[in-house]
Amino acid sequence: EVEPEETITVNETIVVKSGQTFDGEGKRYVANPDTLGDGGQAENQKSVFLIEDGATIKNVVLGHPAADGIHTYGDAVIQNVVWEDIGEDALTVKASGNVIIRGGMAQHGYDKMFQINAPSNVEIYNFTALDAGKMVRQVGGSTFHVSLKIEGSVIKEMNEAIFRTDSTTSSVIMTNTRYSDVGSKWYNVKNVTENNN
Ligand code: DGU
Ligand code: CA
Ligand code: CA
Repeated sequence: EVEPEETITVNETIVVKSGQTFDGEGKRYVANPDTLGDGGQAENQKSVFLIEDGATIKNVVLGHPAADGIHTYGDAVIQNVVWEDIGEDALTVKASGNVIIRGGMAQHGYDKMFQINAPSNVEIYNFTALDAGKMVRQVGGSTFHVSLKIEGSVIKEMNEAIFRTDSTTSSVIMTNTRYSDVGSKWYNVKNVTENNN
Protein backbone atom coordinates (compact mmCIF):
# COMPACT_ATOMS: atom_id res chain seq x y z
CA GLU A 1 0.00 0.00 0.00
CA VAL A 2 1.28 3.41 -0.97
CA GLU A 3 0.88 5.96 1.81
CA PRO A 4 -0.62 9.29 0.75
CA GLU A 5 1.87 12.10 1.25
CA GLU A 6 -0.60 14.53 2.63
CA THR A 7 -3.60 14.42 4.98
CA ILE A 8 -6.22 17.14 4.74
CA THR A 9 -8.68 17.72 7.59
CA VAL A 10 -12.10 18.63 6.23
CA ASN A 11 -14.00 21.03 8.49
CA GLU A 12 -16.95 21.61 6.20
CA THR A 13 -18.41 19.24 3.57
CA ILE A 14 -16.64 19.64 0.22
CA VAL A 15 -19.29 20.16 -2.47
CA VAL A 16 -18.43 18.98 -5.98
CA LYS A 17 -20.67 21.03 -8.22
CA SER A 18 -22.72 19.74 -11.14
CA GLY A 19 -20.56 18.88 -14.12
CA GLN A 20 -17.30 19.34 -12.23
CA THR A 21 -14.57 16.85 -11.37
CA PHE A 22 -12.79 16.82 -8.03
CA ASP A 23 -9.36 15.18 -8.31
CA GLY A 24 -7.87 14.41 -4.89
CA GLU A 25 -4.54 13.46 -6.46
CA GLY A 26 -4.22 10.58 -4.02
CA LYS A 27 -4.28 12.73 -0.90
CA ARG A 28 -5.96 11.54 2.27
CA TYR A 29 -9.04 13.42 3.50
CA VAL A 30 -10.28 13.03 7.07
CA ALA A 31 -13.33 14.53 8.77
CA ASN A 32 -13.09 17.02 11.56
CA PRO A 33 -15.04 14.98 14.15
CA ASP A 34 -16.36 18.13 15.81
CA THR A 35 -17.98 19.54 12.68
CA LEU A 36 -18.75 16.53 10.41
CA GLY A 37 -18.85 13.50 12.70
CA ASP A 38 -16.60 10.93 14.32
CA GLY A 39 -17.38 8.10 11.88
CA GLY A 40 -19.08 6.02 14.58
CA GLN A 41 -22.60 4.61 14.24
CA ALA A 42 -24.53 7.77 15.19
CA GLU A 43 -26.90 8.84 12.40
CA ASN A 44 -27.05 12.32 10.87
CA GLN A 45 -23.33 12.82 10.52
CA LYS A 46 -22.29 15.00 7.62
CA SER A 47 -20.55 13.77 4.54
CA VAL A 48 -16.94 14.63 3.76
CA PHE A 49 -17.90 15.07 0.08
CA LEU A 50 -21.24 15.96 -1.51
CA ILE A 51 -21.45 15.07 -5.19
CA GLU A 52 -23.99 17.09 -7.13
CA ASP A 53 -25.79 15.79 -10.23
CA GLY A 54 -23.33 15.07 -13.02
CA ALA A 55 -20.18 15.48 -10.96
CA THR A 56 -17.14 13.21 -10.58
CA ILE A 57 -14.82 12.53 -7.67
CA LYS A 58 -11.54 10.71 -8.24
CA ASN A 59 -8.23 9.74 -6.65
CA VAL A 60 -9.34 10.37 -3.08
CA VAL A 61 -8.31 8.47 0.05
CA LEU A 62 -10.83 8.80 2.87
CA GLY A 63 -9.02 8.24 6.15
CA HIS A 64 -10.25 7.94 9.71
CA PRO A 65 -12.58 9.46 10.74
CA ALA A 66 -14.69 9.42 7.58
CA ALA A 67 -17.96 10.70 9.14
CA ASP A 68 -20.78 9.90 6.66
CA GLY A 69 -18.40 9.50 3.73
CA ILE A 70 -19.74 10.59 0.34
CA HIS A 71 -23.31 11.66 -0.51
CA THR A 72 -24.53 11.66 -4.11
CA TYR A 73 -27.41 13.73 -5.52
CA GLY A 74 -28.06 12.50 -9.05
CA ASP A 75 -25.66 11.08 -11.62
CA ALA A 76 -22.21 10.59 -10.11
CA VAL A 77 -18.90 8.99 -10.97
CA ILE A 78 -16.78 7.76 -8.05
CA GLN A 79 -13.42 6.77 -9.46
CA ASN A 80 -10.45 5.34 -7.58
CA VAL A 81 -11.75 6.32 -4.16
CA VAL A 82 -10.36 4.39 -1.19
CA TRP A 83 -12.10 4.25 2.18
CA GLU A 84 -9.40 3.17 4.64
CA ASP A 85 -11.89 2.97 7.52
CA ILE A 86 -15.58 3.37 6.65
CA GLY A 87 -17.44 5.83 8.85
CA GLU A 88 -21.16 5.52 9.69
CA ASP A 89 -21.36 4.29 6.10
CA ALA A 90 -19.12 4.85 3.07
CA LEU A 91 -21.44 6.36 0.47
CA THR A 92 -25.12 7.27 0.40
CA VAL A 93 -27.28 7.74 -2.68
CA LYS A 94 -29.39 10.67 -1.45
CA ALA A 95 -31.19 11.48 -4.71
CA SER A 96 -31.99 9.42 -7.82
CA GLY A 97 -29.40 8.94 -10.50
CA ASN A 98 -26.88 6.69 -12.17
CA VAL A 99 -24.06 6.19 -9.72
CA ILE A 100 -20.94 4.63 -11.21
CA ILE A 101 -18.17 3.43 -8.90
CA ARG A 102 -14.97 2.51 -10.73
CA GLY A 103 -11.95 1.03 -9.00
CA GLY A 104 -11.09 1.80 -5.42
CA MET A 105 -11.64 0.00 -2.17
CA ALA A 106 -13.59 0.23 1.07
CA GLN A 107 -13.00 -1.60 4.35
CA HIS A 108 -13.76 -1.83 8.06
CA GLY A 109 -17.43 -0.84 8.15
CA TYR A 110 -19.35 -1.67 11.29
CA ASP A 111 -22.58 -2.00 9.28
CA LYS A 112 -23.20 -0.56 5.81
CA MET A 113 -20.85 0.30 2.99
CA PHE A 114 -23.17 1.69 0.27
CA GLN A 115 -26.50 3.04 1.52
CA ILE A 116 -29.21 3.56 -1.12
CA ASN A 117 -31.87 6.06 -0.05
CA ALA A 118 -33.41 6.84 -3.47
CA PRO A 119 -34.42 4.93 -6.61
CA SER A 120 -31.24 4.53 -8.58
CA ASN A 121 -29.01 2.62 -10.91
CA VAL A 122 -25.78 1.71 -9.15
CA GLU A 123 -22.89 0.19 -11.10
CA ILE A 124 -19.72 -0.99 -9.38
CA TYR A 125 -16.68 -1.96 -11.46
CA ASN A 126 -13.30 -3.32 -10.36
CA PHE A 127 -13.93 -2.50 -6.73
CA THR A 128 -12.57 -4.21 -3.61
CA ALA A 129 -15.09 -4.45 -0.74
CA LEU A 130 -13.77 -5.81 2.55
CA ASP A 131 -15.04 -6.31 6.09
CA ALA A 132 -18.46 -4.74 6.64
CA GLY A 133 -22.00 -5.71 7.60
CA LYS A 134 -23.31 -5.45 4.06
CA MET A 135 -21.85 -4.04 0.91
CA VAL A 136 -25.12 -2.49 -0.34
CA ARG A 137 -28.24 -1.69 1.66
CA GLN A 138 -31.42 -0.21 0.25
CA VAL A 139 -32.92 1.87 3.04
CA GLY A 140 -35.03 -0.33 5.31
CA GLY A 141 -38.75 -0.58 4.49
CA SER A 142 -38.47 1.11 1.09
CA THR A 143 -40.11 -0.42 -1.98
CA PHE A 144 -38.62 1.72 -4.75
CA HIS A 145 -36.52 0.15 -7.50
CA VAL A 146 -32.76 -0.14 -7.26
CA SER A 147 -30.83 -1.68 -10.12
CA LEU A 148 -27.43 -2.87 -8.93
CA LYS A 149 -24.61 -4.13 -11.10
CA ILE A 150 -21.32 -5.46 -9.75
CA GLU A 151 -18.58 -6.38 -12.18
CA GLY A 152 -14.93 -7.42 -11.95
CA SER A 153 -14.80 -6.92 -8.20
CA VAL A 154 -13.52 -8.66 -5.06
CA ILE A 155 -15.81 -8.95 -2.04
CA LYS A 156 -14.76 -10.45 1.29
CA GLU A 157 -16.06 -10.64 4.81
CA MET A 158 -19.58 -9.24 4.74
CA ASN A 159 -21.31 -10.28 7.95
CA GLU A 160 -24.80 -10.18 6.50
CA ALA A 161 -24.91 -9.92 2.73
CA ILE A 162 -23.60 -8.33 -0.44
CA PHE A 163 -27.01 -6.69 -1.06
CA ARG A 164 -29.95 -6.35 1.29
CA THR A 165 -33.26 -4.87 0.25
CA ASP A 166 -36.90 -4.88 1.28
CA SER A 167 -38.05 -4.11 -2.27
CA THR A 168 -39.45 -6.92 -4.42
CA THR A 169 -38.51 -5.05 -7.60
CA SER A 170 -34.86 -4.31 -6.88
CA SER A 171 -32.34 -6.35 -8.79
CA VAL A 172 -28.69 -7.29 -8.93
CA ILE A 173 -26.46 -8.52 -11.74
CA MET A 174 -23.05 -9.71 -10.56
CA THR A 175 -20.43 -10.65 -13.14
CA ASN A 176 -16.79 -11.80 -12.99
CA THR A 177 -16.56 -11.15 -9.27
CA ARG A 178 -14.65 -13.13 -6.66
CA TYR A 179 -16.31 -13.33 -3.27
CA SER A 180 -15.88 -15.19 0.01
CA ASP A 181 -17.45 -15.10 3.45
CA VAL A 182 -20.39 -12.88 2.46
CA GLY A 183 -23.11 -14.05 4.88
CA SER A 184 -26.33 -14.95 3.05
CA LYS A 185 -24.98 -13.16 -0.04
CA TRP A 186 -28.43 -11.88 -1.16
CA TYR A 187 -30.70 -10.81 1.67
CA ASN A 188 -34.30 -10.69 0.42
CA VAL A 189 -33.25 -9.85 -3.15
CA LYS A 190 -35.87 -11.28 -5.53
CA ASN A 191 -34.09 -10.63 -8.84
CA VAL A 192 -30.57 -12.00 -9.00
CA THR A 193 -28.43 -12.72 -12.06
CA GLU A 194 -24.93 -14.11 -11.61
CA ASN A 195 -22.41 -14.68 -14.39
CA ASN A 196 -18.94 -16.25 -14.19
CA ASN A 197 -18.37 -15.49 -10.52
O1 DGU B 1 -32.72 2.72 10.37
O2 DGU B 1 -31.75 5.54 10.09
O3 DGU B 1 -28.96 4.36 7.80
O4 DGU B 1 -28.70 6.99 5.51
C1 DGU B 1 -32.76 3.51 9.47
C2 DGU B 1 -31.64 4.44 9.24
C3 DGU B 1 -31.64 4.84 7.83
C4 DGU B 1 -30.66 5.88 7.43
C5 DGU B 1 -29.46 5.25 6.88
C6 DGU B 1 -28.44 6.26 6.46
O5 DGU B 1 -32.93 5.31 7.51
O6 DGU B 1 -30.34 6.76 8.44
O7 DGU B 1 -27.39 6.31 7.06
CA1 CA C 1 -27.01 4.77 8.75
CA1 CA D 1 -25.31 7.35 6.89
